[in-house]
Amino acid sequence: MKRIVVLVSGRGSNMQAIVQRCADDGWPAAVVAVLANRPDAQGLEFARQRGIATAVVDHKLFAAREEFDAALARAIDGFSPDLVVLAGFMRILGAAFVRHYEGRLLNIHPSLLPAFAGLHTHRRALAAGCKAVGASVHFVTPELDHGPIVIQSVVPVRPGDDEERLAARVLATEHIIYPLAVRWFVEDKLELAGDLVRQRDGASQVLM
Ligand code: NHR
Ligand code: GAR
Repeated sequence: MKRIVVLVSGRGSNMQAIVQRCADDGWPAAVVAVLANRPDAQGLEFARQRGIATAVVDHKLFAAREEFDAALARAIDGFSPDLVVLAGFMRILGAAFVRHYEGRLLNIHPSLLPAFAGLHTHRRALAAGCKAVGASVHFVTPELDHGPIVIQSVVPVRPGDDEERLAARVLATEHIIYPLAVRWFVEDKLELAGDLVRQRDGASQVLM
């Protein structure tokens, strides 16, 4: 049984999708804890209702980023995870933290990386006149949103789209590709070779 720890900052809908697929589809894994950097993260309530352990490491209580990172890592390691999943987690993590979880730390970013790393991706994609956008699941490396890509979804931009409508269309695909990526990880179907990720069965790594 692989042990998964999920980090959230807010709503936690990606976390919920992973918890649900894991339970419903009988993965050789369990989400053993949901951690947040904000005490008011709504995702925590869902976890509590499901009987999943929760913890808060409030970044506002730390003077330096490295101190927050260290406290977060201590909290995570208390659950002995095989995989750590960032699901709408909104704090940039330092190199020491990232290296500690190298090869077992995943993130979902709401853009077709390497385009639009960082924040406000949908707004920037609309401003750039993009006709297609999407989401990317990637292994986390010290450089923000630049790690090896596991799977991407491609979503059309439609006339009249605003940030909210586009975000909702992309989010619906996140709820498909993130559980799939986590499933591949816990079933040992992912092979990391330098900057590239191969799915061992040759399954499609793009959702169109
Ligand atoms: N850390 C590293 N080292 N590498 C990545 O790829 C990371 C990461 C931490 C978080 C998620 C993320 C995203 O997918 C993520 C990927 C927050 C910010 C940010 O600027 C940027 C990217 C991501 C998450 N955060 C502000 C900060 O100062 C705070 C913003 C806020 O609190 O609302 O940390 O895009
Ligand atoms: C998702 O769209 C996720 O891709 C994005 O925030 C949303 C979180 O939703 N992540 C980032 O923007 C990271 N910078 P959720 O809390 O309902 O999963």
